[in-house]
Amino acid sequence: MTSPSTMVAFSLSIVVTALAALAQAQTPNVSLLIDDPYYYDLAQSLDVRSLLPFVSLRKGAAFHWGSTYSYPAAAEANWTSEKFSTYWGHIVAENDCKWYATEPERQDFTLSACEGVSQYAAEHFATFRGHNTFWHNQLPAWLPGNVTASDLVNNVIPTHVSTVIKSLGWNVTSWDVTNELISDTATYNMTSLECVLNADRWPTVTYDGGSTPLVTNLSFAYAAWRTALMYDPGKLVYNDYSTGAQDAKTECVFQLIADLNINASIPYNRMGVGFQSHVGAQEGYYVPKAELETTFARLAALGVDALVTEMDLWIQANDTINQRYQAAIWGDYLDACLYASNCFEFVNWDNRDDTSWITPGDGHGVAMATLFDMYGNPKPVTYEIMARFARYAEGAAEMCATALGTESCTVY
Ligand code: 9MR
Repeated sequence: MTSPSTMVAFSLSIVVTALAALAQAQTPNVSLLIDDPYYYDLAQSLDVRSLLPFVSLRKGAAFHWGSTYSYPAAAEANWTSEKFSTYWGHIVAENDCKWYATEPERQDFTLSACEGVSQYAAEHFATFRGHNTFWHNQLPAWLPGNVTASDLVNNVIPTHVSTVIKSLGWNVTSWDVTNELISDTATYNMTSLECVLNADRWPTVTYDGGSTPLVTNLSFAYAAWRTALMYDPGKLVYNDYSTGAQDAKTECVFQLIADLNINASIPYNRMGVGFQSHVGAQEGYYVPKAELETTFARLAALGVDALVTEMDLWIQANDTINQRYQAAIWGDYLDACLYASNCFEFVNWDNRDDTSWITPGDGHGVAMATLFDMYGNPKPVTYEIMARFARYAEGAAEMCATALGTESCTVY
């Protein structure tokens, strides 16, 4: 006779199997460019760098395709060097240009690591972008500290922003001037100030989540942007996550750039909006291509650039259907940028799964969120990216959004 505990275990296994099937059902079958033998063969070299001049030619301006680097040397130095010579041509410092790294003591700057990343880029004939001059996170120990609001706005921020930007000089495509100011629980019709105050982050509170306001207006952001405008020859970027769709947080981004334009006199044609794009291969966890394109076009109408600044894309399970879904979504993000008139930078965050900030068990499916696996080997997405670049460089018309699945979008 079957014991009650065996019955419970059996029922549970049915539920688990049903749930797994349901999760799988949400992962559509997709059609990819690498299903076409021509693009499959072409993509095998993974030599995106050889295509970038042709991509730029079609765009009418240099197109920057890159990833992160940390100074002095990556654990896999040879692998990394090879990838920045053949696959990526653009570099951002993952942490080395942040405030804690560049000004560990007030007015005592240590720029060697940040400059080291820029130097590494130059050695690989790669371009460099700056991340970041103002963020509430990864601050040096002396901040928030005892600085007053007026000291912060009139001295601390201008000194920090100008020193870091000047040290990197002219060879920078863009700087993230302010990072992640806007609240995750923003609602439509909030003013830019409300969008920022609602985030409860320093310096509008003394500490993150604290209750004592240090500054009660956007003077700190204006200080960062006005300073950056004076010293940065490239684009000045507002960078944030969970943005790009038609939603309240993205609406806040538009409110904020309008505010910076009016009140800090930042010309729109000097501005960019960075869409970090830490996303997941599951409906609702990434922005569909059509929505991204609507947002990019709205920025283009203002004269503002759109940038994809920190893309990674976790998957729900490590199987073929999920790996192909990852390739389809990443390909759509790339196409959204390539076919937009105002998108010239596309940067991935972390080079391979073993060095990604997204790890298994941290609530992001099975992670595996970067373009190379934990051994540095390519995945379907790695080849699909190469194929998308090749297709764009050939002058082909934009194709449908592959993430929609084969019922709506078949490319081959
Ligand atoms: O990848 C960065 C990781 O090494 C740091 O520990 C972390 C600290 O918060 O920051 C990570 O990078 C973040 C970036 O600077 C801003 N957007 C979110 C990124 C991922 O957390």
